[in-house]
Amino acid sequence: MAGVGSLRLRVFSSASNTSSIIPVAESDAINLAVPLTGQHPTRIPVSGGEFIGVAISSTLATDCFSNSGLTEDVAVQAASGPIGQPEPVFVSSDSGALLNIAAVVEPDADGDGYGDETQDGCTTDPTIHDRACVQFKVGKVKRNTKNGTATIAVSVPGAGVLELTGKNIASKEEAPSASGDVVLTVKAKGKAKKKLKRDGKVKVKAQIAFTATGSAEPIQATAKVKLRKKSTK
Ligand SMILES: [Ca+2]
Repeated sequence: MAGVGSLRLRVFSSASNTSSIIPVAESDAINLAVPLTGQHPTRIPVSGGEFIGVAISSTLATDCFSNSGLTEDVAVQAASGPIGQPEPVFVSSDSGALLNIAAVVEPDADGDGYGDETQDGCTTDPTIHDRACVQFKVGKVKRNTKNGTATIAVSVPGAGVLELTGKNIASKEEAPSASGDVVLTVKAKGKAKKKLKRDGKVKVKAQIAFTATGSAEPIQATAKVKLRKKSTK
């Protein structure tokens, strides 16, 4: 059902009571002009024992009370005053009144203020939350002495773009759709290819970059790879 004005989720201090409530945080405003359904993600840290409620911008906003019939359910009404300032309750509704609102609380193991279940892409590093923990591991290098190439197994943390570049090696790009191992083939070109052909071995430096989906910043690693090629003469 559409309404008038906007609504914010408010969290009140556990010290609030039926004569005074203390708002400690609030969400962004949710426009009531569009039908209000589903969940509205927000980030408000709670320690336990707080109360929740709504702040409405217009007295035309519809009250959403239902009756639970339980005496311990008490809904109170006060001015939507500034955060941190105690507000006297001016209407104490009948016991048994329930405000039609619920909040889902998520753990926050790294303390970054992003709920670990749906908001935090990396729950082990508080500096990263808008993407996966961008760490990738460069694994074993396997040489193919027949072709003069080598493969590197790279373990990626999730979906993204994995790029192999480097001086005198062929560039390669892979787009893993999930976490796991990606095998990159290192192939000499230019001067390195000539040296490999002439000497049967060459050292190249592979630059590996992984850009997690949704991230603008690639993380990089380098791997020194020795290529060998058996003479076919
Ligand atoms: Ca978190």
